[in-house]
Amino acid sequence: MTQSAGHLIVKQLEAHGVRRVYAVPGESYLDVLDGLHDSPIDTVVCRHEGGAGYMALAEGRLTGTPGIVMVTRGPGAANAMIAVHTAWQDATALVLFVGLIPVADRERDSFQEFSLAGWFGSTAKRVIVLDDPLRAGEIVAEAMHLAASGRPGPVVIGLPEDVLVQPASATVAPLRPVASGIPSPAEMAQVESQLATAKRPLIVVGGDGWDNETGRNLMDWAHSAHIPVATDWRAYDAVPHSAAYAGWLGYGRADTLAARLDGADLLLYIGCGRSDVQSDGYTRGFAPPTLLVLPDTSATMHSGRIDQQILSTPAAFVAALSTPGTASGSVRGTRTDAWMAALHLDQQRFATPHPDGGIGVDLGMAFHVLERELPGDRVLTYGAGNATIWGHRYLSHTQAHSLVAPRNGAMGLSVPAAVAASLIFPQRTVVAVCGDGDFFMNSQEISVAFAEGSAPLVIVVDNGIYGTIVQHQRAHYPGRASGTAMTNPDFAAWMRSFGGHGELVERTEDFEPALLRALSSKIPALLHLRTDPETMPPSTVNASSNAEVGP
Ligand SMILES: Cc1ncc(C[n+]2csc(CCOP(=O)(O)OP(=O)(O)O)c2C)c(N)n1
Ligand SMILES: [Mg+2]
Repeated sequence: MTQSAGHLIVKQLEAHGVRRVYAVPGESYLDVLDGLHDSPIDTVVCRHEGGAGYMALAEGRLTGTPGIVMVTRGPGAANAMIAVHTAWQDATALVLFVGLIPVADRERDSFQEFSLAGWFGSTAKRVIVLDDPLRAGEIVAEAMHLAASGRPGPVVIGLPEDVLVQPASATVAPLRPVASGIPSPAEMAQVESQLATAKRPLIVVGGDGWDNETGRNLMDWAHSAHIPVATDWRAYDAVPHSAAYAGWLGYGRADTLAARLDGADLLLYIGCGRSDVQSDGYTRGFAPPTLLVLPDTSATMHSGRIDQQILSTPAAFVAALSTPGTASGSVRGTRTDAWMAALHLDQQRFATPHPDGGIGVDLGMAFHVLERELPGDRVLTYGAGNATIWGHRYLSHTQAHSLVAPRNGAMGLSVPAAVAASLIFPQRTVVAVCGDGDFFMNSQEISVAFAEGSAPLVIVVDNGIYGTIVQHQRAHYPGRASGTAMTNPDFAAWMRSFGGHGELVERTEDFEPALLRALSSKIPALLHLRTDPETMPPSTVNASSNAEVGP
């Protein structure tokens, strides 16, 4: 039986195991929407294409199946750009479908015409226009493969509206398996012999593609080999924060860990490279021999020396490591656990808050309560801004797929990512941590939680300013705050207007009971935390636990 290209696209997505598409409708891709009408795929109707794109990004990051977002031509595509950029920089699998003008209207500046390749060509793994309806299935299969293969990322597919209604093939195209890259025994022997002679090795993990088994096995192995493990910025859920965990590198990181990076004599990166964020702007961690485990040859976002590169996903690499407790002696060499233990102790001290002495809610104390009260399988989502730093520092991760945060620092991600996470994991507690600026960039997507019956908790840190930028202004233009003030509404009342649970919290001691009420409400909830605009994130200076094992 023949079917239209638009309908076949939906069937193809079903074959790939896609559970949800995140969409803002447009008349340019009606035939795909019509195909979704009878599909088991849930069409999550969003309010802004940026929000839809961020939700799809969360889907890709939390499930491993590329997130799917559908938008219309010019205006819709423009709104979706932020998610494509985030998926590109963060290396997250995403497929963006964009409805396009009819083929006959091209190059005439017709209504909503734009250049798909011109807009997305520099920030997507591939931009494909479906000009031949007979290739609809094949092109979707290719996009799904490409988005998830090697360094994951976004793929953009343009769908001219007249092509969508033309007959396509009767059956879906074959799926393409994604190669994981299995390291050879010789490569592993080389890695292990370098680790065996290092006195102060440090593993840095990041990127997508981690699962519970991989994270746990790596941490057990590293512990038995006496090697500390740090995470990349906003990749804190790659591994559980157990006894070999050393904290994170990047904005807000501990000075102690930065000093340990300077003192390391071997670096092993798994799933991420040495980026500017992680190396304090290309200034740290460049000297030691460097081993790099990435699933493609390009080493995108890694800077500086590479002594050995292994083409592998984190899962395949960790599976190839010697079993914990058995062969790890050959990797441990004569190294004691002093270096690893010192870094872990540094991290524990760093993650212990102290009262900040400011007015309003003390975020260190509040996040200490959150750490205690949230269940271990919680999912945390963040956007950008200072407000996130308290969460990064005081909230731990024990499971994979428990974090969605923009490694490219894109504001507005927290709410849509939380809405998507609570659809994906309805049994888990999902908490968005956002500044007042970040929150209002995509807060409208909370309406999707009501439409879909999910129940995230949103914590809005209201300091009345774009605080991160104020902090930069204080450093570079003291006394001349400019362009950084905001006027806020009653966010709790705003949440209640949807039928959700909303509370204003103005004192630290009121946070815990408010949190418990919000968690037990089982509906979308918001805690509006009034905080002191003078209080910037806590100092990154903390006393080193053992000066003898590092500089
Ligand atoms: C989409 C986007 N626009 C602008 C910025 C620049 N920026 C980075 S942090 C920040 C301020 C964030 O303010 P808020 O969410 O209130 O958090 P705060 O720093 O006050 O805690 C801005 C404007 C950005 N990173 N992303
Ligand atoms: Mg703010």
